[in-house]
Amino acid sequence: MDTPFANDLIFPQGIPSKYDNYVIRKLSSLRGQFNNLQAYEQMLAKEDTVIYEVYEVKRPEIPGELLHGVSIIHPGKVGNEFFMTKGHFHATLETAEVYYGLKGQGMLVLELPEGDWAVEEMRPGRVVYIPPRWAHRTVNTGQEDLAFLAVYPANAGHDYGTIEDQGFRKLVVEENGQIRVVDNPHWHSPDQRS
Ligand code: PAN
Ligand code: ZN
Repeated sequence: MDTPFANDLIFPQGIPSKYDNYVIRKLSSLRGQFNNLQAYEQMLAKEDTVIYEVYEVKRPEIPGELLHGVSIIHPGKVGNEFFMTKGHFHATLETAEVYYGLKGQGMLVLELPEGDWAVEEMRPGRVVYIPPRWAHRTVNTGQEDLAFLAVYPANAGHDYGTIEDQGFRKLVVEENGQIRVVDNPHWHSPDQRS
């Protein structure tokens, strides 16, 4: 039988005191996701910058268990588009998730397979509920790291392929010093898949 356990988030970074799964995502792993392809290639030619890191506590990936972890997205832009996560649907589509903002400023961009979309602000102390079926991507719109805690069913799984293929409908960009949510010109619907 499992025994209860606890963990501390060590600030200012927000890194958990104990974790057993560490994921680091560099610019090269987000190929095709940023709108400005030329800006992407130019940036990558200089350095394969770290875009975000995830610290997770492993649990058996079975119904009844929960996974939790801290994601830290670094500040920056590719062209005028803010650094962001790859984003995903849960492989088990009917699973939800809760995000809790720890540090920094950002946006959570969400969309349904049917095409509805939504945006929620991320900031310290803010709880965002992601209902089942909504794909989600986090965007750092600030000048410092964006950190948040995520809790989700351990059997959720991650479907990255759908987003890699069709992209998100909405991009978060800076225009004339303003943060704006705009249409993704590269987005295509699932039935237009190549
Ligand atoms: C989060 C994300 C994490 C990294 O824990 O996995 O923020 O984003 P990507 O998985 O899109 O690279 C979560 O939503 N888990 O389900
Ligand atoms: Zn998720």
